[in-house]
Amino acid sequence: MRIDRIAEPWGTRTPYGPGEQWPTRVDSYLADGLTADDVDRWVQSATILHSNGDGLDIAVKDDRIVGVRGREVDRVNHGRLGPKDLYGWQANNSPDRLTRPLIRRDGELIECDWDTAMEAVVGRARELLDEQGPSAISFYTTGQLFLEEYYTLGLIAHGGIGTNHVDGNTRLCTATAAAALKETFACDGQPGSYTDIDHCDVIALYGHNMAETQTVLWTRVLDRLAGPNPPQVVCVDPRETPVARAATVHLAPRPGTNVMLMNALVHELIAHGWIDRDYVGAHSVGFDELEKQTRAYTPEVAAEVCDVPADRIREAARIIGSAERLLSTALQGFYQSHQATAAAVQINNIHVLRGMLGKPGCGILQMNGQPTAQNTREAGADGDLPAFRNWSNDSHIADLAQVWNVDPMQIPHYSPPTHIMQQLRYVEEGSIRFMYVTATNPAVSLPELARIRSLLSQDRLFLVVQDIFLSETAQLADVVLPAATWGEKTGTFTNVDRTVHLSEKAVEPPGEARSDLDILIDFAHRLGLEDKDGAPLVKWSDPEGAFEGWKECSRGRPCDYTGLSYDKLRGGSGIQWPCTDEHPDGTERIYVDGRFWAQPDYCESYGRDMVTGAPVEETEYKALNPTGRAVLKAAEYVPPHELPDQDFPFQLITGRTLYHFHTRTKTARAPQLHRAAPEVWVEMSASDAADRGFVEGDLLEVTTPRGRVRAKVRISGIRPGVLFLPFHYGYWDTAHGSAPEGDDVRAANELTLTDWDPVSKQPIFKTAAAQVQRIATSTGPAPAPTTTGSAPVSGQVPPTTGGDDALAHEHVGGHA
Ligand SMILES: Nc1nc2c(c(=O)[nH]1)N[C@H]1C(S)=C(S)[C@@H](COP(=O)(O)OP(=O)(O)OC[C@H]3O[C@@H](n4cnc5c(=O)[nH]c(N)nc54)[C@H](O)[C@@H]3O)O[C@H]1N2
Ligand SMILES: Nc1nc2c(c(=O)[nH]1)N[C@H]1C(S)=C(S)[C@@H](COP(=O)(O)OP(=O)(O)OC[C@H]3O[C@@H](n4cnc5c(=O)[nH]c(N)nc54)[C@H](O)[C@@H]3O)O[C@H]1N2
Ligand SMILES: [Mo]
Repeated sequence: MRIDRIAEPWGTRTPYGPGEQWPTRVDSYLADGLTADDVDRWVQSATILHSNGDGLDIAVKDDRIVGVRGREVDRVNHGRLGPKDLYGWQANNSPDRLTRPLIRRDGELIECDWDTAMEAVVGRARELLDEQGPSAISFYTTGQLFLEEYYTLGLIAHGGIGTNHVDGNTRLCTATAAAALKETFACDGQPGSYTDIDHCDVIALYGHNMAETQTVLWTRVLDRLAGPNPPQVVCVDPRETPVARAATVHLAPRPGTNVMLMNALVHELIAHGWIDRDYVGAHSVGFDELEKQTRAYTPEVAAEVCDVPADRIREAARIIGSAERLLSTALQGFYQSHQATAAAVQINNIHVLRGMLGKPGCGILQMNGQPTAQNTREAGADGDLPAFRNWSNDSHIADLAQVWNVDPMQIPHYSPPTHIMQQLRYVEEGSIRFMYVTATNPAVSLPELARIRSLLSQDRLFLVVQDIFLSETAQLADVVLPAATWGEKTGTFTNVDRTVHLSEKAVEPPGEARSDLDILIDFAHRLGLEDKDGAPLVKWSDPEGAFEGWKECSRGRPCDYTGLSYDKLRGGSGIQWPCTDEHPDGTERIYVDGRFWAQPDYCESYGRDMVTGAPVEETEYKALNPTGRAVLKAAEYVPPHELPDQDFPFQLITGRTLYHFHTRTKTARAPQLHRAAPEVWVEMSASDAADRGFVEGDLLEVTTPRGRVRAKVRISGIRPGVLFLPFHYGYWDTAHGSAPEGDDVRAANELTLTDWDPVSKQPIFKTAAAQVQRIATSTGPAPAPTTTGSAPVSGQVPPTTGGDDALAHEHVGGHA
């Protein structure tokens, strides 16, 4: 069957009931009217434009990628793909890919050969190491490379150069997922499995627009909702997203009040005795404190602060409290706020209180966003050490040093690795002089862009950018290194529910572009990095060698990969870690029978103070939790730091649309996706618009104390008092293509603030005080999709459709 997957992002329903197998539906899209008969070969991979990890095969003809097809055998998607997966691969073939290294000469970036570029990079690193030592060097990576690349990067930075300044854009993304798991379970690792959707009777989504951001996972939910005995859905989001529209109860709190709301839910569970006292008694610590802390948070108190009716809070609590199999998910509406970890931890608390862990249907998904964010964390390329080792446990450092054959003192562990917002402070102060950026576009994605631009373009900072396009950040670099990407290199990556996929090289990269792994290994060798016996530090030269090295590093740790191999990952479904000799098929659920990885000598983290973020000392942790139970952590609600006032009466939130990925370097180059959401817009409620006499499509200027953005207004189902801007729109594809000036400023992060959650250090992208002003009257509707959270409240807007070149194939219940 042919279907326009721009107009119908979730495709055709395949209903199923509780405990049944999710039916298969194989989705595919081939360009230029090609059919499966035209394809030379199919190459195994998984999706790369979100964290869901859907298995897919890449279609190759004449050594070019020509399409994709979902893998029916994969446990994650049973053949399905989302719109970004179906159309987004076209960016690989874009004529403006970087094909040669670039170096700055007399202010201009000019092409050069690899030797020139790498010698410039290594030369500057060497100079700084001699003059200032390792702390002059920093690495800022991503959630979009492969496991093998992160592990190699972490080894180079921590074990070779010996700098503590290593972080990923995962700080903006999933730092709070990791932090929340570390607070409750003393270790990273998702307790849940996607199959929990098949079994649950209640799904609660907290600040998570799953319908737009994990479209295939949402398809699974929609199929349950369309089947017999569907689950009830609780949605917590200030916007009327597709999730909110499908919900049994939708709570639309004021932005930044999540902890207040969560405390009221916990209060209700305890007050009504909707808790499993045996489980709590046997498997947790901290109940008395939690009970005491939440006592005052009645639904009435929360109703006042969150501006949600008290009865609706009660109803949500009753649904959660009477669930027999509760699945919870959380994402950026919780993570990108001032009390991010405190809010996310309350979700874990609910599961511990209700004893709903480690059983079918009883999952927590503290979601990841990027496709390989889990690996950034596991492999130690962000603020974590490899394989969830504890930076404040000397025996873990000694163990890592042994794996790497380096001196333990070589690996910095006086504090956790420096988070990106702190790295930027050091750039500001001048102690960091060299920043090596891989696969992220901070000139659009970090908060308060005017500041970021001024920091990254400083003369005294040597900026290396490794990308596949000349992004806004690459335009500021001293050296640009052209990378190969997904489909052009081999490696593995792990999705939200711990499923590891192999992604094989399908075609050659364009021009002289090289894989990130090859570039990093070249960097290490040229820099002369050695182990303690004088042998090269990096001992592998290809992805499989790196994977084998990683397996040894993961041995005996929670994310144990020793039972996996490239061969085992070929042909069938992805496999969930831990995967070992004892569990050769992987592990569907962790924390079965109330057993955790929280023992003091084994755990990844001793936790942090919920208010200040200060690390808990080893002795304190041992006293609190000697036998490694789950920790119930209480937190007091604190209002957001920047609240509306007379000059800035709105609360501004930012986020995503279904059709674009981040700074759009890939999705804007796929015509079907680009057309669905070609320009920035701003969402406003009907009552706010009416108060100001605004109509759909008026051009507004949105200002905060930090900057301004111009966008047409979409009158949507967002709650009154709140504005929403998608953050996807930078400026590489504008008329001037360089830093914004004049009237077409459109990057949401011009407006956001330099501030973060004290525990996870994740920046706050979801609350800023803002003002609006009309610049011009409407000449037509805002360029916002109608199929999503930006759906218009009036019927005057033509529906979003894809057109002829968006027709994809669907084979329900069978092979393609
Ligand atoms: N289409 C698409 N999919 C993606 C991505 C993409 O760019 N595009 N990126 C991927 C990545 S890296 C990530 S991290 C995920 C992010 O996935 P999500 O977190 O689902 O996406 P967001 O739009 O950032 O934010 C989710 C919701 O938070 C709500 N929100 C804002 N403020 C608050 C608040 O104070 N409280 C509550 N409860 N909710 C609030 C917003 O209204 C929004 O609907 O998506 C992944 N998938
Ligand atoms: N206001 C606001 N800001 C936000 C957010 C928000 O909700 N609101 N969300 C935050 C979140 S959750 C995230 S994850 C970040 C995302 O922010 P970024 O990571 O900055 O966004 P991307 O556009 O994904 O940037 C990835 C870059 O890597 C390049 N690239 C792609 N594949 C490869 C590869 O294989 N190798 C190399 N070397 N390069 C590659 C791409 O061309 C692109 O330039 O944004 C954050 N910023
Ligand atoms: Mo993210």
